[in-house]
Amino acid sequence: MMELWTSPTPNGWKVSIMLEELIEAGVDVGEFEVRVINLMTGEQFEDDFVERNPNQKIPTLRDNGKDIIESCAILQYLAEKHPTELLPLDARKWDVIPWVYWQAANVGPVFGNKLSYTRYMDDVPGDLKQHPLERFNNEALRLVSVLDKKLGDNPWVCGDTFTIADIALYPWIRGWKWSKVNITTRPRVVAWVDRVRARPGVERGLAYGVPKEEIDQWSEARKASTARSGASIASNENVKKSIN
Ligand SMILES: N[C@@H](CCC(=O)N[C@@H](CS)C(=O)NCC(=O)O)C(=O)O
Repeated sequence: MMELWTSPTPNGWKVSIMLEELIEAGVDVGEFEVRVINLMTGEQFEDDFVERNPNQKIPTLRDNGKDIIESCAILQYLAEKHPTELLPLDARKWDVIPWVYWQAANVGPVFGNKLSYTRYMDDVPGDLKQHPLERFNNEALRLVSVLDKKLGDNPWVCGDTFTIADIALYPWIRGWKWSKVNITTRPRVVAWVDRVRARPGVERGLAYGVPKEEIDQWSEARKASTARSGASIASNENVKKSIN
């Protein structure tokens, strides 16, 4: 049986969307158990978590006793275990995999840093935040322009077929209002976000750990608790304690 330890955050949604897209494609993924990890209280630093993922971050998947870490590696693992059009396993695989790496190496870290400085670092004086805010905002906008060109007139990132590249990229880009990265000057990217969101598998994947009515619009209470959780991660207190 598979066990997914995750949270309702961009890296977590990649895997929940993947599971639901596989089910949508008619795959029997078997039984799986989902445990929602409380990042605010630092469950990712507890021994049982670190035993599964030494990197102390969600998501982490255990399948038949094997631990797979890193959201994009989990996408590839599941896609290869259950072959579908989400990752063609012929030569077209190499049209997709580089864009999954591109997400992991660029979009995730840059949007994540922009988000942290925008929402979670209230204790950092404004003048110290200005440079990283500008730097990460400009780089995020550059990445959005790369995505815009890559999409071109295609419906999906890698052409006519929805793949794990769309799944990897969507959760970070959809949060543009929360991270305050203005994607509206790129109508093709905005249209792609809406197109991905319209998929039933994506809708179900976004609902792991979040009430359905809050998938698109968080309640004020959820915004406040996400901000507290983000601030607790950004404060580095748990990280400091866990370094030994
Ligand atoms: N490269 C990792 C990043 C995972 C990651 O940053 N997860 C965040 C949530 S989106 C997390 O667990 N944060 C908790 C922390 O940093 O303490 C992946 O893609 O799996």
